[in-house]
Amino acid sequence: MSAGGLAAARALLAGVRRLAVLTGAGMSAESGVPTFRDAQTGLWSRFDPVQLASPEGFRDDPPLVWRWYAWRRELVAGAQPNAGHRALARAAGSFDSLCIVTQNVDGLHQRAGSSDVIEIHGNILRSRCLDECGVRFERPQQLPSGEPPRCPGCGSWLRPDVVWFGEMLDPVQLRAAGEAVSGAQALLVIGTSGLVYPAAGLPLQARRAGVPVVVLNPQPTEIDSVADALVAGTAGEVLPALLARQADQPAT
Ligand code: BV8
Ligand code: ZN
Repeated sequence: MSAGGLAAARALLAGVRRLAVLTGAGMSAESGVPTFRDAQTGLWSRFDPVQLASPEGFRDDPPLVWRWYAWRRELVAGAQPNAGHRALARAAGSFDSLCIVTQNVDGLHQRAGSSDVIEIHGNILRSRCLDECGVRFERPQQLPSGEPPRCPGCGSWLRPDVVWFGEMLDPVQLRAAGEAVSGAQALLVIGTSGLVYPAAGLPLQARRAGVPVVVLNPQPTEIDSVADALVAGTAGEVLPALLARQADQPAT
């Protein structure tokens, strides 16, 4: 944890009443959920996640992609929110608004108690009809064959309710994310490499709206160039210290 960064970040957040937060896979790393780039361990190491997380990847081999998601769902279901998720949930009570825009599909912010969460890339625990007939499933059943289950509404495949590479994000959610970021008094960016668009464009949107940006990451990122404060450290280690001050000041 770089003290200078933490002190500068804490000073920048001190008077903030409307905070927006953008989180990426690093937010869940300390919960044991591998980041998107290192998700490829063991038998999945020979596959490219960007290829698997795409309509073409699913169309080419629905059982393979469905099994990859089933493996990740197991990881997520067994994971617990970490001290960083809990610090964000706790801090919400000391802001007039604390909106979390997450690229993560693991639902850990909500499980930690955060309620104002925009899942701009969907949620891996939900499934929906491949042909968009409107059927959605909270928890799909697993078939012994590993094949994706069939949609009870139209007989097509079910697919994970996430945004794949090459797919548009939900315009309503993307607009809400942009408004949350531009309307905040500060944007805290946690655990994202800033490589995937349009999510990675949100910090620049904040900057252009005059919203100060704090980046928390143990490594340099693509977003550092638009940051007003950089904190080198992990979500679980830094967030309780960074946000504790805010939690001491009750909302007005
Ligand atoms: C779109 C859900 C319009 C699925 C995800 C060519 C063809 C088609 C599209 C494109 C193209 N070229 C570019 C694009 C656009 C593309 C894109 O940006 N590609 C990238 C690879 C260049 N974007 C899209 O396709 C988007 N749609 O643009 O539609 C369109 C349509 C057609 C054609 C053109 C445009 C849709 C993108 C959404 C993809 N879905 N997830 C699933 O999960 O299975 S993205 C997925 O990867 C994650 O959700 C996340 O967003 C991303 C991974 O990024 P990060 O979260 O940052 O994670 P990463 O591993 O990279 O970094 C982790 C960070 O954490 C690191 O910095 C590390 O240092 C840090 N860290 C580690 N430990 C900790 C930590 N930090 C804190 N604490 C710790 N303990
Ligand atoms: Zn259907």
